[in-house]
Amino acid sequence: MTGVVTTQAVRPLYPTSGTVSSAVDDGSSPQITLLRPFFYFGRTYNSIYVNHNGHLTFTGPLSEYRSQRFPQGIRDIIAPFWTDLDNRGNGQIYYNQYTSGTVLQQATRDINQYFPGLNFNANWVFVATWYEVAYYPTSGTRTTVQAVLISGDQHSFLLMNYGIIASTTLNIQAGYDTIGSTHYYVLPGSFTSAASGSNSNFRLGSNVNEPGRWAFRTDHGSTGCTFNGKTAGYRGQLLLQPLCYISLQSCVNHNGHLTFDAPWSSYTPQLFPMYGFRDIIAPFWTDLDNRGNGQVYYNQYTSGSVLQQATQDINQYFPGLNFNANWVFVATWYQVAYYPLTGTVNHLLLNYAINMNPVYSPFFHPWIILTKCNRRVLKFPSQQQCQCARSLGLQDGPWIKRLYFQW
Ligand SMILES: [Ca+2]
Repeated sequence: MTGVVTTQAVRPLYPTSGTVSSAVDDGSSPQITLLRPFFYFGRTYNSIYVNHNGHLTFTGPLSEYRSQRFPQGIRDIIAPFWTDLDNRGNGQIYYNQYTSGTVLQQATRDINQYFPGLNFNANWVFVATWYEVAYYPTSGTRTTVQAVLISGDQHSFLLMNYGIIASTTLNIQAGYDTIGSTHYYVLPGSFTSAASGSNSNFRLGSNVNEPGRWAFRTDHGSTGCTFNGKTAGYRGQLLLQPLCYISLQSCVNHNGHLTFDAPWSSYTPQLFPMYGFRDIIAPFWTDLDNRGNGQVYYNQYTSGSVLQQATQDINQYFPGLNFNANWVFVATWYQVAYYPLTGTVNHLLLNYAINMNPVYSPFFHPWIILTKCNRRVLKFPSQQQCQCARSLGLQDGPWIKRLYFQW
């Protein structure tokens, strides 16, 4: 059965139309084959299930009506409104996917507004809408929530859109979670009285300054390396365009360098010193080409084992400072070829650790560790990365250049 509620977007909702799922309490759609693959934090899915209790799953249907707190870590799940819903009396659950038309234009516009600098072009949009669905058991209440999955250019995004949310005392979890909870998000208000009713924070709040809309990028992932069963090494965001951190003013450029004021496409290396031309950190400035093989990753950390590693390293190399890293930025030009598409493999790691903690340091103490290696050189800065590299069939090499700077 198919149906249409709206063909035009009624902000913050996308159009509500498409296939209508069965009127079954705790039911699910059949397996839905996706017309484009959806990248979800390191995994790629070609099918999805729309579950009637307010969540989406990828590898099988899920009938669970008791909402679970994230991080749960046992499955990849997108849950705009996980609670005990019941679509037998009133309400329909719609799903639809688009590969052309105004919905793609809308998605392209929205994503470029929320994530500027990516030059994003949507080529696929999936919309699931729980439309005016009641709480269990056939309460007659009407709640509308929506999940929108968007793909294009190797990027993927998730929108959660909220219409009217009826009041309830049921527990509600809104957000997303992943296997192992490598990535998860809990919408503020989940499992509180602020989840539902006319003052629902899902409906009134936003992370993109548009009430009722929550937007997330979901293509952050890993290359599949694992260490002790955990993802290690090159986990980060896949860069297809140079990207600048607005707050940090740091740009990861594809030709092996970082700049701070603006992205820079220069593929012709210049001799240092450049006498004030610009601030640049260049672990391997040459004409690289990541179209054929190789990826450029960046990631930043404010907690966890990477900070411990940076703290250990810096205290070893610069003893006596009592250094405590509270921020680490890692840019990796991973197995990137020389231009044009040569199939050569270069390993470059740039670790950039900064201590901005005034408790431990009255002054700003940034450090940089620069690690450069080619395919024969694998003294990676961490055992994890070393193990990860070995798992890729690479071997330790005889030389390494690690350069340490303080400024
Ligand atoms: Ca139910």
